[in-house]
Amino acid sequence: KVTDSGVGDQGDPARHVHVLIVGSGFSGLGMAIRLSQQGVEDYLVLERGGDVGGTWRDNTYPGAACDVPSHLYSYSFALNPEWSRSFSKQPEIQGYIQGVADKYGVRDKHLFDCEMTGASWNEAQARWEVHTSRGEFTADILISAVGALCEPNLPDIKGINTFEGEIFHSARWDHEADLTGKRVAVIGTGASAIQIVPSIASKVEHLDVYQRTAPWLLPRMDRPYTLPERLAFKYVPGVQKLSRAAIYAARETQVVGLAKFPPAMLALETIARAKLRYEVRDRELREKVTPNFRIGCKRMLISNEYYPALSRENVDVVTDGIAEIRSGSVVTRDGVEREVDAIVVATGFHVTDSPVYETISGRDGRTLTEVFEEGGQQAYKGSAIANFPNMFFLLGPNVGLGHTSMVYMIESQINYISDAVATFDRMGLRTVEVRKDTQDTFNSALQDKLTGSVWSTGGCASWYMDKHGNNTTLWPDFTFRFRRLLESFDVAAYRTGTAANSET
Ligand code: N01
Repeated sequence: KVTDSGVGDQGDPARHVHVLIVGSGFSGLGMAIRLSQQGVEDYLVLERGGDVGGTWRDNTYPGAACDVPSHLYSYSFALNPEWSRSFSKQPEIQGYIQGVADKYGVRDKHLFDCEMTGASWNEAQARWEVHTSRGEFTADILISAVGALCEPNLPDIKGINTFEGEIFHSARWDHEADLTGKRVAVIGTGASAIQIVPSIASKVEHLDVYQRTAPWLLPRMDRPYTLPERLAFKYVPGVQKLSRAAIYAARETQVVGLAKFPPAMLALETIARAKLRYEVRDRELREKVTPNFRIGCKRMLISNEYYPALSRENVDVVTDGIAEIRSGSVVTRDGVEREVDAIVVATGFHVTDSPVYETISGRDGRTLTEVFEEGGQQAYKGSAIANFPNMFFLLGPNVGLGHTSMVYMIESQINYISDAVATFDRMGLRTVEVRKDTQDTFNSALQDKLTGSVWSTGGCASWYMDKHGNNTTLWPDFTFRFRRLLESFDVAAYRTGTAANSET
């Protein structure tokens, strides 16, 4: 049992565990539960926050909600008949995650408020040395579950640090700041901003929305579940599973068609344009918010409230780039200065350039950042990277999705990595490291699939792409193929070493 008293505190000798998981969002928590279920006792979860939940704990901005239907956005082993609506809001999702942690009794395997500050592979001892805000740890196996949408990407705008009003990132919402009756600027028009804008537009005095690229918007089919539906989910066997299967199938058909099949994209664009025409009556505003790239190139957004909010008298969409932020205003490149009391920075996250990568160094001492700089961001099955033995990644490169539930991908990886841990123990391994040539072959097939997809040819710049021009974020195929690929741990794809130190 992990207690908070002194475990791993500064000054203590390094504490050794068999498996160390870093992060307790959907992926790290699910991993912990699976390890417990398969009888691995010697594991620990380090979590930099004070609770489980990851991005759902951190993103508490007004209007925060999920774009994926609730019944699919749940663990398959912990279905939730209590979902109150088809697309859940943040408090309900966070409550669900907390409830799962309690139900499966894994909280006492967590060390909260413990931030990993670095990790390095010790070749002689065949273990990871992990440095944290609460002391040193060593582990035979390290599992990164830090998530892709966790490090706020703060824009490098001249003078941003001189702003004297309230300013905060969407994922670090300052609930002490009361925006009522204030002049507010929102920078960004991504998934976060389009939820924030309608939630605050009616209470602020004036709102300027700084738009760099107009997003595509589709209708949001959100509604509260009726009582009979909720009773059916709860009491009629199979209804929830059926509902999940139906949503899964409907979403799954979108992916490949949409990515490479222009007629499907044009059909969707027609729906989005009709929505735009219907919801934005003002011609000038409509022109401003009409996207200039192919739908699907960036993440498609869903909202029924965003356009009406932009159409309000007290809301302006500003399309001139920001030149400077001063103590009480935002100045655009055309020289116009707009006074504001508060700025919401909804500019997204470091996805392909996470600062965490700079702190993890592998077999030859190079960091993940350095390895990615050279060869691009890639992994084997999104889960293992050559030069980083005994390390596995949840939500690693090319595991992301834009159309369906990430929980499905996470559970596929949990199957694979938990089997890797079981194989490691069963075979008495000391080291396990994916073969570089296997990783390369996997990635060239993956990038072949991505060639010609809307993500690279759709005429937009997005965080799906790395600086080498490769899409290192999205899984380009059906998700059931990912599930099948990660069904069991394929040890033959790995170089393994045993206690006798013979590597094969
Ligand atoms: O971030 P984003 P997000 N000056 O990166 C703009 C998930 N999510 O937090 O498009 C001015 O998408 C940037 O402009 P441009 C989901 O996976 C899910 O909104 O790059 N503007 C863009 O408009 C999502 O994709 C849910 O030209 C700047 C915006 O900021 C991911 O999180 C809800 C700028 C950033 O958009 C991230 O979404 C919320 C600058 N210097 C989030 N830098 C749901 O499930 C960036 N921008 C509902």
